Amino acid sequence: MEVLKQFSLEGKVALVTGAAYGIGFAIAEAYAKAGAKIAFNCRSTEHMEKALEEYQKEGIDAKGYICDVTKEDQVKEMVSDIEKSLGTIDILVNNAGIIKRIPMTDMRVDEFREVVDIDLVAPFIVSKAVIPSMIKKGNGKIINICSMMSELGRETVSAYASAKGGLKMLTKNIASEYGKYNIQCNGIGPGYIATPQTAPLREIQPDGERHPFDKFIISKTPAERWGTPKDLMGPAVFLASEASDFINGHILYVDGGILAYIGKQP
Ligand code: NAP
Ligand code: GCO
Repeated sequence: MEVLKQFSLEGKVALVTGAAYGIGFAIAEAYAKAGAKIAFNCRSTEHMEKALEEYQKEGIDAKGYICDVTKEDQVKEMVSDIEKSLGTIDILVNNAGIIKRIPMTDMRVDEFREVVDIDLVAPFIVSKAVIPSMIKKGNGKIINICSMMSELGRETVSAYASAKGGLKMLTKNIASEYGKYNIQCNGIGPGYIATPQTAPLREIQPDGERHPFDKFIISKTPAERWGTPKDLMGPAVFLASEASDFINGHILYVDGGILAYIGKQP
């Protein structure tokens, strides 16, 4: 069926940052299964080795780089090597990210800066490295992984929410500045997804009860469940494909309805 071909990523080159596991791994897996060649990075050699094994298990010949996305020289070297070995990057997913859950007045400035560096400054660094080749090629897709915290605050996540709120606006600004070169920049705002990043919020309590935050999220989610990385695969393919060529500067929330819902009455 013709319309389904719009979702193909056949022949495309995709860089997914921080895709050793979690959401990034699922997105990279989806892109590979939609036909793209995959490059990914992380900081840890141990994570890299495990990730390459996992990609192999899925039949995916992913090219992995040890690269800290906050270091511009490492990013430039990685992008240059990808362009030499796989070709110009057609799709960039700024996925790498961290969170520190610390009450703001207890948080050190360097801790705040580390979160903002990885979650906001790094997407600027990596996007800046890939846009010139996208302009030359005449097309490109940039997808920034935002968050519920691009829209909402909560206790202990001041740095993360500030970064993800900024990432929403960086997304809109890249869309505004580079849309004329047929580059689309959009965001995905996952809800609460079961990955290592949220594992502390789902730990079973000593009394065998679910974590209070786990119960809280279930009460705030119309779908009455946590998301999984697989829930992000289809939306990510859509925003990377020609099916979304006239969508620009949009944040697609994949949250089971959290942002639409006041929450279950206690
Ligand atoms: P995760 O499980 O903690 O994975 C994070 C990945 O990023 C790892 O591969 C990590 O590998 C890499 N990374 C971290 N800092 C890096 C750096 N400086 N340079 C390169 N790689 C780096 O996280 P996740 O839950 O999959 O989340 C992925 C993205 O989705 C993040 O941006 C997160 O904020 C966002 N998000 C998550 C949720 C959720 O509920 N899980 C919801 C909304 C948004 P190394 O440590 O080896 O570098
Ligand atoms: C938290 C969670 C969230 C999720 C995600 C929600 O501590 O509240 O880690 O921040 O990671 O960003 O969209």
